[in-house]
Amino acid sequence: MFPLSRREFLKSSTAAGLSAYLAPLDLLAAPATQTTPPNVVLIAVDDLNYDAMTWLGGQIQGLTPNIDQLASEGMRFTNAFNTHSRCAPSRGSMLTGLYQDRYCEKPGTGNTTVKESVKPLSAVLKETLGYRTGILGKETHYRPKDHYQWDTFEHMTDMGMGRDPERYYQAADSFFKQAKKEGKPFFLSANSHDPHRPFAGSEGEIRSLKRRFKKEIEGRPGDPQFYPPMPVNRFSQADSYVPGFMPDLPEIREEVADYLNSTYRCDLFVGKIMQSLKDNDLEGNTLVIFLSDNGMHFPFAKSNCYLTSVKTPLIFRWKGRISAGTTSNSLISTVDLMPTILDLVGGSAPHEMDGHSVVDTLQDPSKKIRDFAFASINAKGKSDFQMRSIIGERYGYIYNHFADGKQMFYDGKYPGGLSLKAMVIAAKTDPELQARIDFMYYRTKEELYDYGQDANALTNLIASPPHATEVHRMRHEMLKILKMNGDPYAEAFAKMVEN
Ligand SMILES: [Ca+2]
Repeated sequence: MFPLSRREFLKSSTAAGLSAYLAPLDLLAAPATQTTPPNVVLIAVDDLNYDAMTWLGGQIQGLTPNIDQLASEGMRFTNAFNTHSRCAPSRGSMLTGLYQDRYCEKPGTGNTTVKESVKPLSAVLKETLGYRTGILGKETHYRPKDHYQWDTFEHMTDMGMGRDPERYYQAADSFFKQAKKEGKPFFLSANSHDPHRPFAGSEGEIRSLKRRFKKEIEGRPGDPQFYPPMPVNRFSQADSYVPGFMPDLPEIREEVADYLNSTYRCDLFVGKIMQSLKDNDLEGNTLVIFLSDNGMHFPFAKSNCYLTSVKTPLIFRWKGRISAGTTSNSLISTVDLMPTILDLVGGSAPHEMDGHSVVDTLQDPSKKIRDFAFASINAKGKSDFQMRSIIGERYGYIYNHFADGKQMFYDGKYPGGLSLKAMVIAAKTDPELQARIDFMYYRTKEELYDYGQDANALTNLIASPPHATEVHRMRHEMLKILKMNGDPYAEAFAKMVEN
């Protein structure tokens, strides 16, 4: 299932006298002129749904010009998945190569503090390869702070609440210049808070800023250093759409328009980071990786385990090394990021990882390295709603440990903001919609979806006789991965499937 890494392949083929092997693009062989390892910029945006991208089925033209440009210059993945659909646990996997229950101190809970025996990517790069490390925004989501060993640590408040593209440009520029001055390779974790709620220019954003600073906001008096920039009101309800996992209600259409404006501002942030890299003449020896940490914050997306919760638009760009304009449909998990980056920069794994290097896929997009992507959720705050999911090339299977008919899914009072409120009102005269809301709150122990035909997870096939073989296969794979992870709910799952 998992072929040798590129480096192992080269080693073994040389031993067997096959040194004449020529890869289409040998990513692991540094050019003769290169004396330092490559720089790495990891751009992780916040709550951006995969289908914002027209290259992943998105309907809105001109929404993400900078991200699309980046995609055209590198390899984009059409089947990339986060390990979690909430910010901190998802991001923990990116920088440890481990699933949440394997890197955190308290498995099976909402805890995301990285345990002592696990060394994050930033710390490895700094300690063993002399990298300068930096983080811009989402900084408190990587815990504990000291464990990550950031040389530069920029708070979201200094980045216009994580939403000001121009301030990100300035911060990235300072970081790049400092690394150049020190003659060090660098690792920059650049994180926008867009398009996380509250959305750009929405009443929610204004309310939230008022609450936070207890000052007048609309006229922008008070302390301007904290303000996000005025949003570009580019998208209105007329330009908007309703994702297929929600009902078509005007309030939802309106709130999605706000999300689109946040997405557009997020794209400007990506453009600014790339511009800063270019202005500092660093594009050549810098690997840029782009992705989102989880799906959009609407009912059935963020904080769930569906396709739309964990699928992410993933791009690798390394000019002159990774072929531009290529697409890979191979499955990849964000748990694969750390082993891949270590492979590309010539670093060693500090601990056993759940992920696998995808260097082979970066050289040949048709190369497969995994059959399933795993994701989980344990809790939000004090509310438990444990879910485990595996997604294969076509089907997705979910085990809802919490679903007993009494325990409720909880993602804040109104996880979908205006959207869920509108759904609740509309459901009073729409029994089918009421059933959908009830299902959201209580679920059922198992779900199976044919994502090939039902990307919005509307038809649960778990009891469908023609899918019995698929259910059996998925249960088997789920049990295997739960056991491998030392999952606290593995035993309960095993008992359930035995009965
Ligand atoms: Ca997020």
